[in-house]
Amino acid sequence: MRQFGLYIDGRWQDSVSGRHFSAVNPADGKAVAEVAKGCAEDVDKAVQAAAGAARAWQATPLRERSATLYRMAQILVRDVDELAMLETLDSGGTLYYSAVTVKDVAARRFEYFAGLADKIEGRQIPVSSTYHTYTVREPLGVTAHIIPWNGPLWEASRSLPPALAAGNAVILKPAQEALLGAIKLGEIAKEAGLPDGLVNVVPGAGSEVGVALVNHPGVHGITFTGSIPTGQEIMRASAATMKRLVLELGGNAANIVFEDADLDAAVEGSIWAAFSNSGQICVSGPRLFAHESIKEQFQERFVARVESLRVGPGVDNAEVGPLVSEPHMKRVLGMIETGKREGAHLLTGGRRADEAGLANGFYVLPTVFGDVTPEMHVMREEVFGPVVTITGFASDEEAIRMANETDYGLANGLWTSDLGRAHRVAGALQSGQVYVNEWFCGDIQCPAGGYKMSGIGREEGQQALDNYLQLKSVRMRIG
Ligand code: TAP
Repeated sequence: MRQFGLYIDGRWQDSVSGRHFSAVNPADGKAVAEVAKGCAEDVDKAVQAAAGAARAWQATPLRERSATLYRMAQILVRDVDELAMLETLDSGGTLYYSAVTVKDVAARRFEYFAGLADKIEGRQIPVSSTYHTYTVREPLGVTAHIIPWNGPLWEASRSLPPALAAGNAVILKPAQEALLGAIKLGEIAKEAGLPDGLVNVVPGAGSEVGVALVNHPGVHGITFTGSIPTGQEIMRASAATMKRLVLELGGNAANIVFEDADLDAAVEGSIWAAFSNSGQICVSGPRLFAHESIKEQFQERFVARVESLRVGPGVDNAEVGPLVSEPHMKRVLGMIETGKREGAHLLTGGRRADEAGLANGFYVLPTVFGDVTPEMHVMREEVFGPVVTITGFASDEEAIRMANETDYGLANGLWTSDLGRAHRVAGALQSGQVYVNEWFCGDIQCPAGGYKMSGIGREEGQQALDNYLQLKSVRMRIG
């Protein structure tokens, strides 16, 4: 049982409220850590500390800014075992996946933006011989980063590196459901040599800490990852102080298997797309569409592979771990029941796992529904669990139409051996990311974000720096 405080101004401290909450291991329902529960007064302290640190950081030579962020990447790699265990303990993901998150995702992102920190340049704009006009890209000041529970370090490391590289101070508000993987980022920043107060971590309820960050006049930008309703609430509330917003919201990706696809790769890739992190990934592929000429064959092989998946605790590196919490498990089971009621044909799974050793954990068996039609809730809504629907299609046009028949637009994917079709369909799909003959592929260089209700703005890639910069043009008379 570990204890964690809030990390504000370069040190661990208790919340002004004196309250705490438990981080629970979803594999057995037992508490693994006690965490201080932040409140609005703590947010105020964090904003004061961040404002001072931002000034010091902006005065730091860029070469040094870059080197310090690079040291954060090195510390993450050095501490991979501890951080991967923390990431797994309260989120339930496999240790293997958590180690990849630490080394290949989080450390890589700090390394990438460390490399960009000394390349933030303006332009000289010719107007006439009597004017010297140029642009300067300046940081916003203090940015808040409100993240969900599905992979705390994965989520935190998405927006902190570009915000810091751009010269801002940050306040991270992780989700109470799962946060341990990200809780040490402030301490790591201090060890790397970042000024005290530059990276603050304030756990606590969204209704208190999250709301206080969104309303605080000293916070200049909000990067939010989470559900659409919360994103809408944040958008409304932040209008009062006119904050810069980046919203990364839900998804419900279509995964289209054409008749000319390599079926072995499509089956394996679709398993990876649907059941990684038990389907609790915004860019998972839960809506499977298979061409009617191969649907039966594909479905049979897919279901057989699903039934071979090992369900168990993340620390044992099982292939499908528990869902993050009991309420979320109940929500997913409720959506499965709705699917059954609406006439979707249950092909496998469809219940809580009650096998020996799993009964106290929040496990749902990998579930596949066949004969699903687009109006059914289990297909229309984001389940965010290990649940896949399979639907046949007769033509490319029909597959594209059904794939786009959703308010979400975060990611989609397709499997084909026809290059022309791959480009045509990728062009027609309405989403921020399209995977072809692979899933989750790409690296930090590739922008990610949503079309339609899936969000506003793009994270990752070089342009992510612009989320945390404002442009000034200086117009000078010289003659
Ligand atoms: P939410 O309920 O929206 O919570 C996300 C975060 O917002 C949590 O830290 C939460 O705090 C906080 N929060 C809640 N109400 C708030 C408010 N009024 N003001 C400010 N902050 C508030 O989402 P969730 O259910 O945890 O996460 C699942 C959703 O995230 C899914 O829809 C999933 O698709 C989406 N997601 C999207 C992406 C990308 S990249 N697009 C990535 C991962 C997940 P507490 O929960 O601690 O109270």
